[in-house]
Amino acid sequence: LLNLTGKKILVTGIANNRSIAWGIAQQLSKAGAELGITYLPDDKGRFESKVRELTEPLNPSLFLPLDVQNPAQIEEIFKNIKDNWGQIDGLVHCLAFAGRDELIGDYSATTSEGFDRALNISAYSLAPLCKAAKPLFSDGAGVVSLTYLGSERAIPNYNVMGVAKAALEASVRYLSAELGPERQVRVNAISAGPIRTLASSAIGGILDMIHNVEEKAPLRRTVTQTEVGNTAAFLLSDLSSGISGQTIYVDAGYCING
Ligand code: 0WD
Repeated sequence: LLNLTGKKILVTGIANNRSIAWGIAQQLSKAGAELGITYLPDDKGRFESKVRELTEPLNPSLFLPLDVQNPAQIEEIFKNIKDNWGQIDGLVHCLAFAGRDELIGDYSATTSEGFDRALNISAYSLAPLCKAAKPLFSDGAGVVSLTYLGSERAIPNYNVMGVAKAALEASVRYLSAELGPERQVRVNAISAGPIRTLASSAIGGILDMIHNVEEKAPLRRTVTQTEVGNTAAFLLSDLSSGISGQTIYVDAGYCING
């Protein structure tokens, strides 16, 4: 029933084999999607070679650098999409950043610089990506972004990232209202339960967060990258054609009683 054959989907945010974006890319590929993959460029090219090697088995038809704070790279990616794909059927925004110092201790200690950087990379970035994709979106295309419960609850140490996720979820609603009318483009967020990744290891007490979920969530466990990937595949498929502007919880039910 779930079929993404012929759909061209850009996946951002793969850093390594623990990344949620990697779980998403694998499930999209299994469902038949053709993928474009971006990696965060660094001076030594470490990410590039690691992500290239990891994603090679999925045969991505585009493989390009993307630092979302670099408008020229965003432009280059969508120029490539226009020239090679002609259109885009799906966009996965699966990235975030906050300094380690901002992810421990008091929220009131957040620096102005740290706030700007976290909000810019983690929330604002969805807007310029959607703007660049706008002329290329096919009818019924989908956008999926990744968020966390810290957007609505004060989760210890999540701090500025919680504020960024609140802004991201609001952005999802505004973009959904903007992109829906003309071509039925749908924009949704997945609120994932805590998973051990490179990004989450920067959050003070991430292991306690995971144990807390294992104790309290209705399913008494955390979720996997594959489960998040399956939901992303659903949200980018025609099966979810009536869903837009939503935050869908893939958290083993934790948000109802955790
Ligand atoms: O428990 C978790 N891991 C959860 C993560 C629970 C709920 C939500 N999320 C969210 C994160 O906030 C993020 O939005 O899922 C998304 C993916 O996070 P992840 O899979 O946990 O983390 P990771 O594998 O580290 O991928 C995030 C990547 C970066 O990796 P590092 O660790 O190097 O920051 O985001 C990318 C980068 O590859 N990234 C950027 N990409 C483009 N431009 C930028 C940037 N400026 N900054 C970071």
